Amino acid sequence: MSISLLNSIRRTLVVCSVPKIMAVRQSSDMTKFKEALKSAKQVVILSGAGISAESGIPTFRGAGGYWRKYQSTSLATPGAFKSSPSLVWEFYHYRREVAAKVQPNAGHIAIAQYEQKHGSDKTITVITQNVDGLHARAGSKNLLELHGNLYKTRCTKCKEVLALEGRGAPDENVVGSDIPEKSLPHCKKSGCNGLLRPHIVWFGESLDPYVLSKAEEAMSACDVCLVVGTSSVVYPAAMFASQAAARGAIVAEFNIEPTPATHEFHYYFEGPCGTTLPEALAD
Ligand code: BJW
Ligand code: ZN
Repeated sequence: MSISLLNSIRRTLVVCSVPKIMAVRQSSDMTKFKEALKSAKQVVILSGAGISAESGIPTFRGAGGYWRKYQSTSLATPGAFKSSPSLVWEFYHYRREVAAKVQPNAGHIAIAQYEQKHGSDKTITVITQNVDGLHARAGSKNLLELHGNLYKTRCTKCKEVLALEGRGAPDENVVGSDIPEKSLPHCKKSGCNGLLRPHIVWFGESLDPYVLSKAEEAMSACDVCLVVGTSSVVYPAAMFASQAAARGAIVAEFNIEPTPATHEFHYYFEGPCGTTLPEALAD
């Protein structure tokens, strides 16, 4: 899908879903933002792949978004799993190995510490599109993982994930995958033996209704929202912060570059969020 088509869908969606987009005068005044944060009672931090970039996990869009010769987003679809479950399992096996080896960075830690410090007098919710588990490892508690988790499988009664030892290396000369389907992880539930899949929300699939409703609840109640390291192009998460800004919540974006949504927000803090977030969330 072209960027212009995407932007036009996005504009249509926002126009349809909120009565009017308020013109906001944008600021990068950190002192002023911190004052607003201080008086907020309900705070949401909405994160995307950019927050994990400084831990060494590639983002989806941009140079790092490839595994072997495949664009990562092309493997994150039910169609890809249907046509080659082994290829998709290898891809996620590689992703798990990468995520397990890295550590939460200053951005994840600043968010977790902010919740520990202010969670008794504010409602602080972290809504992440990431599946890498780094927010939880940093200590975030009130956490909603919108797109699932790398370390869970779909068969909910049996969480066991069998290791695919030695598979998943990002060798660009390797095409396809040849693990027989019977060797892929299967459900251990008596009488089931169904093929397991990563517990991830792929394109065209619905988000978990409970997680989505909790996220919508937090978004519609927040006074302040921090949008961190997301390109704001994947729905429904892409409209959360725009809707909050349109109803009057204060929204601050933290990114290394502007996104299609930047102009809708009150604050824009340019730079790596491992640097900007600790400053924004410190007392
Ligand atoms: C830094 C940084 C640093 C870098 N510091 N910043 C309405 C209109 C049009 C289409 C749709 C629509 N509603 C639904 C759709 C279809 C689709 C969609 O949105 N498509 C768009 C591409 C248009 N959405 C869905 O299918 C969703 N399902 C759904 O809505 O069901 C109902 C429905 C279906 C179909 C039609 C209508 C309704 C499901 C979406 C699932 C997304 N899944 C993925 C894969 C997860 C699996 C995996 O991890 O393998 O989730 S896609 C991928 O994108 C992943 C991410 O979570 C997601 C968002 O990406 P994110 O996090 O923003 O990353 P990047 O790489 O895009 O951006 C990184 C940012 O960081 C950049 O801005 C950098 O600048 C920045 N950055 N370093 C600060 N140090
Ligand atoms: Zn089963």
